[in-house]
Amino acid sequence: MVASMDARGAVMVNATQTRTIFDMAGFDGSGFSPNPGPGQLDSDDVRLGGVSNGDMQFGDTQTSGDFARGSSSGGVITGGFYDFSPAVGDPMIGIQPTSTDWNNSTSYIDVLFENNSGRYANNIVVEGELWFLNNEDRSSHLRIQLTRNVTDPPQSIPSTDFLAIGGVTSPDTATGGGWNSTYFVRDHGFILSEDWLAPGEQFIVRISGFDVGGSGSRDEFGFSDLSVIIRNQSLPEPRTMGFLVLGVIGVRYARDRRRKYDYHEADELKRLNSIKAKVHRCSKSVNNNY
Ligand SMILES: [Ca+2]
Ligand SMILES: [Ca+2]
Ligand SMILES: [Ca+2]
Ligand SMILES: [Ca+2]
Repeated sequence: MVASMDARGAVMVNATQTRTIFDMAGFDGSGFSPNPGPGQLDSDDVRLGGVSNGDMQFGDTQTSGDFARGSSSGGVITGGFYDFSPAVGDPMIGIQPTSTDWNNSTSYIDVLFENNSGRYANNIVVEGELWFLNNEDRSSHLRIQLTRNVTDPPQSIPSTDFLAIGGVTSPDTATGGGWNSTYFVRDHGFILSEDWLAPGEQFIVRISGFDVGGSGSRDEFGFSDLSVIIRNQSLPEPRTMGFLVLGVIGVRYARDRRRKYDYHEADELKRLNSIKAKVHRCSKSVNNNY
């Protein structure tokens, strides 16, 4: 499972302490493919589901129906995934929930990241913007979470494997007006001190949504500017610890060898001196005999 996911790729986080953005440049709501054409996003990086047209896994191709509702500034009726970027000026994956699309706990948009830094990390910062257009009399919640469980299928990941990042709830009574944005950042929460994110390990940022209150049609949603930073905090890396321990053992071994050598050298010197003394006594007695 992990090997095949590696082969398929992910959004590569190439260094610690450096912001990696989930790049949606050029997205116009034309769908998702492992080899994306113009206006599409790479399905090696993102999978979407919980709509009446089905569920995507990483690497799938979905370029029609609910998965490719095109570009709009909002005020749509048909359920599914859009590009609502004309409304916000930034690329954005947008959602119009309906009675059969993306309105309960089966909903997901998963962005897959991989620690390609070659280093261990124990802290993950997640940042971005959630959007809603309150143009209907129902209220929904848009939620963002983190998980290190990258299993397929997406809906098999237990809820206990997710850490909460943030969310936004649209009001029930429609107010008209434009798009509302909520900046979110989870800066200090994900300290994985006992359980390091290893080089090559992947993690998912999940955006999902569900009904809250009100009645009738549903508001429109989206997210943009999603980025992550992985970093090391406080504790030395396990590998470094390993080298440190090996280093200490090595120094001790060399020192002990040196001590043994010194001991033998001193012994040898004593032995040689005692031989010299015997030889001296011998030669004296020989001399005395002549
Ligand atoms: Ca690809
Ligand atoms: Ca649908
Ligand atoms: Ca609508
Ligand atoms: Ca509303």
